[in-house]
Amino acid sequence: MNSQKKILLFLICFLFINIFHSNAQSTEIPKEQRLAWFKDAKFGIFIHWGIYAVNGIDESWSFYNNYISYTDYMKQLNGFTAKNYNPTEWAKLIKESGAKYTVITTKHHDGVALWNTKQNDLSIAKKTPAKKDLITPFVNAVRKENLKVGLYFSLLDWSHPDYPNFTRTKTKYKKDEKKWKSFTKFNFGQLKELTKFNPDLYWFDGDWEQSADKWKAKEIRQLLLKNNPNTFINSRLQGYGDYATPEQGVPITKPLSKFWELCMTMNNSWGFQPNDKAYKSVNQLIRILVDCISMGGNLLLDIAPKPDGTIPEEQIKILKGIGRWTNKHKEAIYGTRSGIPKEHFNGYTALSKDKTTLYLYVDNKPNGPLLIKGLKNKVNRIWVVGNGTKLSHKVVGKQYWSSVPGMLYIDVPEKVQDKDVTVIAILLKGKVDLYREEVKAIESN
Ligand code: FHN
Repeated sequence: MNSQKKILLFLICFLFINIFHSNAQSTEIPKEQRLAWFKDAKFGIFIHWGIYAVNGIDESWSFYNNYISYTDYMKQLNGFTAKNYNPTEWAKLIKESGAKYTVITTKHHDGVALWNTKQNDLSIAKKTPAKKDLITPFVNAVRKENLKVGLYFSLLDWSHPDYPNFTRTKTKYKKDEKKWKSFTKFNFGQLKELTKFNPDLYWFDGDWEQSADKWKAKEIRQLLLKNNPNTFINSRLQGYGDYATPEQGVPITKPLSKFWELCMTMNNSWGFQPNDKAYKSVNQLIRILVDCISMGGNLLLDIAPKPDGTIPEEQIKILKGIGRWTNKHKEAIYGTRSGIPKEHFNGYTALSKDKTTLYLYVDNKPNGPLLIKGLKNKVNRIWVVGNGTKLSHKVVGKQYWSSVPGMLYIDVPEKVQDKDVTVIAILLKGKVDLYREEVKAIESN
């Protein structure tokens, strides 16, 4: 074959491969469809469970940061019993909290798998007194409660001999293509095992240590979506994820991503740390949830089970306390969309999906009637969510000759107020319509 024919054949093959790949991307089910339940869910429970609970120390980081030697960190394997593990009880408690989904660590950066992986021997099933797969019974129990399930997976694995990084001061190797190829095969092997659980979402972590190419992030995404075209991935896959994952800090401004989830600890620790008593109160956590709801996002609140599988009492109380509020205010939580600009109401707001109901979240004791400015809609009726009391309102200061809406005042009697956050629903005539123009000098009366 002469060189011209060879070039022509190469070009035809190159074009075919590219057309195939671009088609592969464009054949994904649209994100809006895949993440529809996630957008409505608003509240999930994160679970950090691992051998780090035995000594009550930082998950993986305690050896990475040289607080403890790796050898001593791994001795915690001997103390992990899961002897009181009751995934059904966990799932029922998660449901009682009002969460609609839950994400559990299947493997943290320490490389200890919570499922019975066949890729290596570093797992709870093979190396601890628990001697069992923890993930299968959890997934089954969660599905039985009609909750969605997500699997957390650390891409990096500081224990694996073929993974280069080890601690903040030591690496296993600088550059070794053979080792990296072996680790990549291991990672894909574990990911293929996780697809068997058919999770509703994958929560990657640790992507910061390598590039998308090194992780083969594109191929990971293709593998997971091929297995379940309706699944989706958090942001931590080096640009190949579906939704943003701000962590610990409540966003100050509304995140740019249409789909986002704040992950946060109840105290300051992801894993069980009995010394960490810095728990946020139920009231503070409800207000954080409301903050996320008002900006159109989710809260993924972490719990940290003990080595025997029991959940700390403080955390059970918090979940139940949040559940009181979520159960009372369902209509103002699930399926809502972000609220109106703060200039119109000095507090958190959200809208119903059809934009005809405006929810006000009042996290304090009003000194007088609530005020909403710049609402062009007429009001159909106003009621207290979870209580049903209808509230009176009046519009003040509307001038017949001016297009500027009057000021809407709503009285909220003390007896209808919730001990944490009171929610007021305003049914509007039509979709919310706000006055956003500059109010000008008077030109006529
Ligand atoms: O390093 C981890 C950390 O241990 C914890 O798992 C959090 C949870 O989002 N993720 C990483 C830090 O961003």
